[in-house]
Amino acid sequence: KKSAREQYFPTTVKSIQDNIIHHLISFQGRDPERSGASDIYKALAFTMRDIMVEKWIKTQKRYYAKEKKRVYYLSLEFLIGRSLGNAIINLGLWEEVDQAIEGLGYTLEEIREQEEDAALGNGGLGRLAACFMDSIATLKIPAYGYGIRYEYGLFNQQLINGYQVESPDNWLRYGTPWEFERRLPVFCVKFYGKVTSFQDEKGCYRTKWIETEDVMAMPCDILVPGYKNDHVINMRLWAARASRELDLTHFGEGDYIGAVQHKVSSETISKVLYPPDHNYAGQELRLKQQYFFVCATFQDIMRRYKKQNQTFDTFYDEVAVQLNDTHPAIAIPELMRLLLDEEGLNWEKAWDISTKTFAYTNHTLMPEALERWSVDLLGKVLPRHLQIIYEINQRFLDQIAQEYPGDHDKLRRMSIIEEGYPKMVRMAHLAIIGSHSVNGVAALHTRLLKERIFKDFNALYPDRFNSKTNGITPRRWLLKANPQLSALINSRIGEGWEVDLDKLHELEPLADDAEFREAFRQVKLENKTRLATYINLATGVEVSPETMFDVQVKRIHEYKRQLLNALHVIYLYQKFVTQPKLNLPPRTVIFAGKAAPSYWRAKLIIKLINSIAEVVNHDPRIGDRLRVVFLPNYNVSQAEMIIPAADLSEQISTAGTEASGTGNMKFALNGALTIGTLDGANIEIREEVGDENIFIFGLNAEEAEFERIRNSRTPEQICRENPEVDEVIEALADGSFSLGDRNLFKPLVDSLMSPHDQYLLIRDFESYIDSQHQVNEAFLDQERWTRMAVLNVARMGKFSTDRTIKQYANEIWGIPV
Ligand code: 26R
Repeated sequence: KKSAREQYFPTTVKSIQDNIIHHLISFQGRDPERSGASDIYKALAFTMRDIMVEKWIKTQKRYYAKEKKRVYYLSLEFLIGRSLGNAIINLGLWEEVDQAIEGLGYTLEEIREQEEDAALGNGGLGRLAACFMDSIATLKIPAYGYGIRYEYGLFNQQLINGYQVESPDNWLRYGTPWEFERRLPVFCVKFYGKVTSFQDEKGCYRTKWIETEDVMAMPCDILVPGYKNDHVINMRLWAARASRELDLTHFGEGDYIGAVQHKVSSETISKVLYPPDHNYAGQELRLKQQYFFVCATFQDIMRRYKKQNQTFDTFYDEVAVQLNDTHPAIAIPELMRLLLDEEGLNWEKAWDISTKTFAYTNHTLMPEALERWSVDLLGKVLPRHLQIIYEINQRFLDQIAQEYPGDHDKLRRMSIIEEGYPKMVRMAHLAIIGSHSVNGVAALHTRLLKERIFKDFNALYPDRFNSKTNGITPRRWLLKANPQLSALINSRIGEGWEVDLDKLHELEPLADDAEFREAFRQVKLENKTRLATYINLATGVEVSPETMFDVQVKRIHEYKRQLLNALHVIYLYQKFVTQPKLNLPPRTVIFAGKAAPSYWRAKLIIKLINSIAEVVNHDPRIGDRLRVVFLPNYNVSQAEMIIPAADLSEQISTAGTEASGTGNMKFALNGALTIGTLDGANIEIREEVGDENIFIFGLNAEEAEFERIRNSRTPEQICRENPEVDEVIEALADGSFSLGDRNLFKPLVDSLMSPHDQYLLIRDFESYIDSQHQVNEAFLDQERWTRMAVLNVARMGKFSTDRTIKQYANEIWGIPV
């Protein structure tokens, strides 16, 4: 007979099967004998969630009993991907579940394939937040993630005639088994209206925000299990609901259609994730999303705080709020509003509490990605917050004027308000002034923040700026994504590296072990074979796993320079045609990534890559020596398959533009070698793996900055001096890849040839070609290549988010780990 306990801890093969069947019948209303893979997926997911929720309840109790300080990680994006495989691994139930599913007549792989990605993020920033949650749970840090439960995640990408076409990602169509929709606590969020003042009972003037339009925030919790540690935390994602839904009187009054309209417009707030990244557009709905989730989150924080406290004196000893970029920075005036207007604190006290509570992470140096709201819009949507921002700014500028008398230009530069037509609120300035910590996401990035875009602030608050180099979770990005390599590692150095990635150092001597290298190559080959099958399925292109898999997967953006990679493909193509005898290793060049729907230049780059593929893949002179593929609809689960199959990782942004990069870490950890610039975390990867185990090319950040002004070699000059470069550009321009149409790619040719090309493509092209020659040479010597690849894996310990999170906890959150 089954004990009650076993119901909730199904940890044997038999009890897992029983639970799956129980879910199928009782909750899904299915006949186990007639249910298919998607039913089993759901039932298995619910079975895992049952285990997690019990651990989660215990975790919460432990927090209340022991820990005082909680961390709130506020992010508009959590790019989670699939949860099933991750849950099974972190719960330590892989073998049991695998057998249970086999016993039901399925493979675990096919069941896992049933899951839709939760694509609640755009790219790097959103994926980082998801990796952080995994490490926070694994390190048992008392923390919560807060964000928005978008009904539509990042759009789906199709390729039609080589062009990107977007369609909605209706990921909740069949519901998700991973969330708990909660009816409580539901909070009211106000918008618009006006501000009035009144005298309270003590005669003090107080402010009230009235005649607002209200929307309700309903919490949906997604559980995040730590790695084999019984610790489970949650992400609380808010869904917008109409306020009047709870108040049926409006329906009773007869305005049925009006009431339904109100419901629809309220619920629009959490409908869709904004897809532009690195390209800010001041949309009202986006501002409402930001305030919606910030306001609900702070009501939740206050509720929890007030359970155990009467005053706010110790607020910052119990609450640490990390702002993931400026997207949630409206939290700063919101906390001020709560402390001033709702709790009746004075300005100085409220400001002291606020600044000690907030910390801000910057994720980009690109000026076009910095958020600025027009004063008019902010004042319309959040009138009280605009008042508070002006007061913060006034006090701040008074202080600057005192410290730098007469320096009006400094006041203008540092002001939260950018004077112009229209006037703008600079959210980064607000975030810096309102936080006790401002961090960059890699050493170079932080240095550039301090030296360039936030120079004045660094001079004023030198202790506020700090660096936290990004990382990746080794559970998802090695253990789960690359089970074969994980098993090989385990067979030689044992387990333990999953939670202490520096242990991989023990692999170093195996770089000189021929048998190990052979096994390592075998794993890579298997991963490449699997990817080749997928490529054929997705694109119809046949690729050989024996060729070098040269991979660039990330959002499509000019600064990331997919175009530079494409130029190199044209270069290789011409080499193969004109010098067929050259001993070059055959290559498969793989691209994937989404372009923002309104970013036409990035979309044209996608079209170009597909056009090059069309020509190259069908040229009989090339044979099997070169293939080009663009995989549609890049997402987290695709990344988990692509990355373990890569030989070469392309990390080729113009130096000084990529804040950190995290894909670079995922590839190196899976034994791909990097060709890259001295940008972002590439610099730190080189430091770790050694100069001889990475291919570095191009201008560094200082040289690039200088070259934009000095322009010592213009693209035109380079083409004149270097016929190989000239021929590549000529082929682009003369219609070789566009059925003779010289206009199609003209915008790309023009930007490449412009003496003002910000991204310095042609300037770095020769050096890139040289570096690719080195890559070829190394790849021809497979023993040498494998040795380098093994050393890359062995030396990636630093790039675990466990290390990153420990630093946040110790150095920013005041939680010793
Ligand atoms: C305001 C809006 C349009 C917007 C701007 C920028 C929305 C989203 C972004 C995304 C940016 C901030 C982003 O993803 N940055 C990336 O963060 C990663 C994690 O720190 C870095 O690795 C990566 O280099 C950086 O581009």
